[in-house]
Amino acid sequence: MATSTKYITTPIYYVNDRPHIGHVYTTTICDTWARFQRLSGHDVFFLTGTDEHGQKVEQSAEARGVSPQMLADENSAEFRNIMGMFNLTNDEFIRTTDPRHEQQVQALVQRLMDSGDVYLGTFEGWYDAGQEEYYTETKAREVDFNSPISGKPLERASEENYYFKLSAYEERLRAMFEENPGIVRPDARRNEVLGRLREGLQDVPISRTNFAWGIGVPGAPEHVIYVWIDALFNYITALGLADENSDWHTARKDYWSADIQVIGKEILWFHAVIWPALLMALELPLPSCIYAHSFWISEGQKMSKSLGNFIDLEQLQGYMERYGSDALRYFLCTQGPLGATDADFSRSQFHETYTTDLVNTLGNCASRTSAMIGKYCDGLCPSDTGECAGGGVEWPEFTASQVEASIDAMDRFDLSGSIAAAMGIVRRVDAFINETAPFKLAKDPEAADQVGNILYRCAEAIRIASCLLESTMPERIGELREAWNLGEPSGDLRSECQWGRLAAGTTINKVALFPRVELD
Ligand code: ME8
Repeated sequence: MATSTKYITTPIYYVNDRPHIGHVYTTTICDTWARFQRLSGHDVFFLTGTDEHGQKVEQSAEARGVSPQMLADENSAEFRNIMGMFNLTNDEFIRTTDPRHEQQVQALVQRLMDSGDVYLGTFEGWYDAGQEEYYTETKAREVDFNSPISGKPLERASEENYYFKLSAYEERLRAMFEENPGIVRPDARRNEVLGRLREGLQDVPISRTNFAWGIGVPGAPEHVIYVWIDALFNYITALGLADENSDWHTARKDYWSADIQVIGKEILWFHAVIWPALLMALELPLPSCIYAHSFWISEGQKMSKSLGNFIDLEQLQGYMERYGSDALRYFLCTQGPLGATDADFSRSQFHETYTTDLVNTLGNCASRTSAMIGKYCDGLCPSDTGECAGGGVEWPEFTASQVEASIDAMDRFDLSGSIAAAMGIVRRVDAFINETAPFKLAKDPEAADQVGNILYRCAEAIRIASCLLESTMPERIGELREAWNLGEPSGDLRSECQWGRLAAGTTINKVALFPRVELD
């Protein structure tokens, strides 16, 4: 099977905040995709990390009486801990204070200065100090000259700054959206960008002089490179793209460009417009897809610091302790705000999803099937001799089409669609057991072959579904693999999902994958 490289990124997270569900969510969905592609035999690079410069970090550090670097070290470590805590398999954790990143950012800005895409100019405009962002006159008017994020008034500010010639890329960006509509997804997000693009593009300041915590502009160290430019470049500095003589560069350069860059919808503009324009200016290939998901809200309310209703790491750990880490992953991947609308994180829905899908469907099917194989077939996988009354399912064809649907959906980053296709197989097994009633047939010694045929189909269908679900629930599917002696994943998901790979005579031990949990 031909393997290819795949590159997936999360946003890099600000170190001036504590990690919460949003960060765990984005990283988990990327992890699920990354694992799926690895199981399919691809050579995957999965990047996440922390965004550590900027005025907000400088101010938070000052307020706490520590240096910005100390604050960054401390909080970056908290983000890094998430990876182990939530079973996330990132290949690199980039920090923007890493000298290797800093040097490359300077080299990239130098390149943009050399090509004339970055120049020195004066700017006057409406500044949102909390967001470290300038607003256009139209946008400032729209928000009534108050920050839509913090509610504080925008400030009229003027600065001599280095600018990025964004305006020069307006036509090329429009052409990009026309030629490749899938570059920003979901569609609602692309339309949002296109709407704003119609207002026209102005050059953007990419340096600041009112604080010091950042990377100096080459040759003008009193200017600090705007934190957003510094941050966006992480996606290529992590691959050593601007460090041509490094081992890093040699080993990683071929991962560019990214197959998918996952972000939250609030940082769409930077990723859908400024980022591609920067890449165009650097003459680098564009990513295939920028995927902007929506937000988790909590029990029907927007999460905010003032309401104190952020679902924090402690709460998420509570769910993991009660339901298991795979249950949390399953919930995030199937019920999350992957599309254009926000999703509610509610305790009752978590419980309901766990009980319906994992306990009553997947867990129950696997445990019934293995228990019956234990009872009627001495714990050995029966062979399929063909005869099987009832059920009316063409299993090889049915599973093959579900497998294609699941792989196809995952390739499009439709995680819940991919999981639904796999769970469709399990649901069919459930119905098949009820329709064919092997537990009744087993009372008739003449029907032993039939019972074996039914149970082979159940076990084989569950095995196939489990291959597709493994990237979402690696721990429990790993347990199933072990109990049913399925071996390690082969790295060729499609052929592993072919009907009939489960060998007769394989020892099938009983499994209890998802214990029932009482709602407290
Ligand atoms: O924006 N629901 O970092 P950040 C779902 N450093 N996801 C959420 C969420 C919610 N309620 N809240 C946050 C930054 N997120 C910049 C990015 S990238 C070059 C620089 C997730 O720490 C979502 O992925 O504020 C969002 O984009 C990200 O956290 C913002 O993290």
